[in-house]
Amino acid sequence: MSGIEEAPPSTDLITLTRHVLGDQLRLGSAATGDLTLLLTAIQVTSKFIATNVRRARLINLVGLAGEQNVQGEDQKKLDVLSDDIMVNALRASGKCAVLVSEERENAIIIEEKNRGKYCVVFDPLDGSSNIDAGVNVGTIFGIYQVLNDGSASLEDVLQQGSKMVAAGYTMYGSSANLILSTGQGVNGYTLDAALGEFILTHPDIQIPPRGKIYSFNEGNSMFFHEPVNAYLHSIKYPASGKPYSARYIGSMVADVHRTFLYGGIFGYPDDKKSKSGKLRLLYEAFPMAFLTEQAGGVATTGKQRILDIVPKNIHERCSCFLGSKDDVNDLLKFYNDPKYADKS
Ligand code: AHM
Ligand code: MG
Repeated sequence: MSGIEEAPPSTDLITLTRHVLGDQLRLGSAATGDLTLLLTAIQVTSKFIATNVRRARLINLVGLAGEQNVQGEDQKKLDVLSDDIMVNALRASGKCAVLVSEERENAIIIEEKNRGKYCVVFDPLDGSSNIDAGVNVGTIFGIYQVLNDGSASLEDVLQQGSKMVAAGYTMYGSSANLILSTGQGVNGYTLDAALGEFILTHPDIQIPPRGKIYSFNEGNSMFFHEPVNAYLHSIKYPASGKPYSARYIGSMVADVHRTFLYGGIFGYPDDKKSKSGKLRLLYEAFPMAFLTEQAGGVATTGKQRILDIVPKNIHERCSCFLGSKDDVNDLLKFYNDPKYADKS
């Protein structure tokens, strides 16, 4: 006997479906269950992609993407494979009208017989350039409702980010973690591989109001605008003598996930070289901004709230800062300082 009493395993697991269904039931007759079914389809795609991400490391030992496997079938790159998985599942769900994927130039308008009332914008495998190094990657998604019942057009996915009805991401790491908001806070679920279910493990995620970490690709600082460099200088050489720590994985899902749990600021600014920044508005910045605000943080371009932007095209980019409210507000002081007016 070790003398340490182990807690008995829980026999009352809260699965993602049970949890979302609970939220929908609380909404009463306003909820039709369609969103729950759509989220069920998305969960399945995350499980499928998680399996492939895990296997990819082995597959890469025997053949690079683009080559043929022993059966003579083409081996698809993981991001293309993940895109196929998502488009097939979302189309088959019968709940979608328009799909936008980072991997496809044009939006997909779902044929009338399979059409539902939701639009899903997604990056099927963000950070995939990191995959060969075993670094965490993820799927990011945002969900809109169509503007008019039965409609399915580009306008339906060119709505302000604040019009999203749900957003989330799944991070594929040592385990798969799905972080989701349906507009009533943010919850995190971990895939129990044995059960094949996402289990609620991080209820009501709140970003700490202030952190001690900044997460920027500072290698680009020679191109950064002055407010950004001045802010970075202020947290590296503070009067308190306690500088912030730098953490940058280069995989948005992983950098944002850490920011949600530990606090601090994540930034991918526009700069003198990349006039609109790098991150995509619809399926990277919007979903992450939606989650950030739902978790009590702030998400801004430096000049405006990200969720207020009205997209003009589906693949447009934007400057992006998000995280702990006090940290992001500190950055905004530099943007709002007249000293830096017209230097951003
Ligand atoms: P991707 O969509 O081509 O994967 O690019 C997006 C990724 C983000 O995950 C990450 O935040 C960023 O690119 C990193 O960019 P950089 O390598 O320039 O720091
Ligand atoms: Mg991406």
